[in-house]
Amino acid sequence: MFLFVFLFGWAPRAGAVHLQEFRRRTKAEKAEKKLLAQGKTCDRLRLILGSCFSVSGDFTGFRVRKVKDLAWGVLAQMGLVLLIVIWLITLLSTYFFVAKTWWLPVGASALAPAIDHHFTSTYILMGIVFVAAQLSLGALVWMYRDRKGARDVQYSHGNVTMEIVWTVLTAVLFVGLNLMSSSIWASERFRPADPGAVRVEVTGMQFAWYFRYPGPDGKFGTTKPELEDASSGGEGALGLDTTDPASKDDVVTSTMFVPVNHEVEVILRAQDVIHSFFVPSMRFKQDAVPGLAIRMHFTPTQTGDYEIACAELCGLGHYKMHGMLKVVSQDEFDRWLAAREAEKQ
Ligand SMILES: [Cu+2]
Repeated sequence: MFLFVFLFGWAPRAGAVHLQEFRRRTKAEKAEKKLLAQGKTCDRLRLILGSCFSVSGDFTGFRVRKVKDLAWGVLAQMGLVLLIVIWLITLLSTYFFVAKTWWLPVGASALAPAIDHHFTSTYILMGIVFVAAQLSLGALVWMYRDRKGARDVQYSHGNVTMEIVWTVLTAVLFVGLNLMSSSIWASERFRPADPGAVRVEVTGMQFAWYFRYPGPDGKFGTTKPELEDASSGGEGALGLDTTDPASKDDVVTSTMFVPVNHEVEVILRAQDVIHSFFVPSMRFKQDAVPGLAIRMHFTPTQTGDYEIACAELCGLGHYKMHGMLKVVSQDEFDRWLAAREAEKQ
């Protein structure tokens, strides 16, 4: 509505008025140049141009007056232009959130509904504050614009009571939102994974993800930095020590398979720099830090293929550090793992 009024009402009308004024001034300037070339006086100039400008005094006075007229013209419109720009940005950006133009992908994990609920509550609260603040800003810019007869600007030392009130309100809002979400955050991190959870070691390196399953013995084999060879991929990239009996049945893949409705424990590692294991559909994101084994868990609730991204700017090839998570039925998962084990023998 606002955009419509701006595009089809105010803007063309203002444009037409300015064009008319521009033509009149151009004509006046030509006449002025002609007179100057003829060495005529400014009194004569005033007689000719009187209808276009409120000229007074000598030629220098005329120039100053002309510049002032132009400056007042621009300033008079500036408050309105700023109001329109601020309100347009505010309303357009709010529209995209309300219409969910670019929104989260489908939530396919047990915690996704709780995370989405918290996300939405936060957006509504912050959205109200954002819209109210920006609309007020636009209105104040317009109300206190510079204009003829405006009061002189006075420096304000601020209002201590109001400063305290909005600082406390902001603190309450942020701490409150954190407390509301802390149980969701903690449930994936502080509560240990179920003993029967599927364990997957996820290793990030420039610029790939590798997934390791411990095999039937339930133990991950030893990895050694001196054995790491990124160019060989798979086990070699992780530096798996094949002389360790526990490593004999370890399965290393570049696609992550997990069974649906079964808790998955992720052990996050990084070989070179900090990476971030991000699976938007699982609402799962955690940094992988060199030297640490970070344990977290999630439960996928819908079968399907889901994208894995690296959410940490980790180097030149960061943009292609992409992986796939395949959530399949328990039977399919068992068959897939058995086939990988058979390939190893
Ligand atoms: Cu990365």
